[in-house]
Amino acid sequence: MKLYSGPVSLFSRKVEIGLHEKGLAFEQILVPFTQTAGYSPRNPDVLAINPKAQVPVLVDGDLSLYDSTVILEYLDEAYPDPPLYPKTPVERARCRLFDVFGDEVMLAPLRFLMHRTEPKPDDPQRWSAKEDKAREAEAALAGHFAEIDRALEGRNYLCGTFSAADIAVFMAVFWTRRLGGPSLKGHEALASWYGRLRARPAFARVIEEIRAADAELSAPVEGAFAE
Ligand SMILES: N[C@@H](CCC(=O)N[C@@H](CS)C(=O)NCC(=O)O)C(=O)O
Repeated sequence: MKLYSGPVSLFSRKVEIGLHEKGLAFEQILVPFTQTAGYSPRNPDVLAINPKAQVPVLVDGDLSLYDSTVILEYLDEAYPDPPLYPKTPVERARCRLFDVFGDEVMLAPLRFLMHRTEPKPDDPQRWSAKEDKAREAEAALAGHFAEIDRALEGRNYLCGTFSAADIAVFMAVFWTRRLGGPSLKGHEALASWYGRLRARPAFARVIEEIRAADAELSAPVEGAFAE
């Protein structure tokens, strides 16, 4: 199996956690990425497989796939043990909603924090305009943290047992922390869930790789991972 991944790509790293959780061996192909040029020049295999030209892309034998959620669903059907989705249609649907929550609902405000890993522009006004928007986005993210905290009250994982929902929502929370967003303070259930996931070998391994990639590629972010 081959995975075209990005060194600081939230969605690629989400798939990597799923692969490690399942104990699946894969060849990781890191596509070029810099904070100034983004994903340019594009990897030719990614361009040929994904009409959106994005990573992650998974190649498993004759099958080529893109989109992190489609990839995780395929992996769970092709390699069911250990499962990443619950058994019943209702539980599976709830789990998928959490995936959308992480990937789309939280991503919307998270995008406004992404300039923080790029080199600061020469014009300080451009930076402060971006930061004004980032502060609004942080308020939205803090609201989402409160929602996740409520969803986790009395349970260890979002869908009862560990699932793809935890991977997707964890990635959005981790990315928020990485980009200097709100802390988990005051959200006990969320904080202990986050700590529980971070301690899993699959998550710890991927987090370490992201932090190493950031040390090499990204501007230091003020307040990143601050308590
Ligand atoms: N919904 C897609 C999103 C993929 C995505 O946004 N990938 C980013 C890296 S995290 C990318 O390749 N961006 C380059 C671009 O959009 O041009 C998924 O879940 O895989």
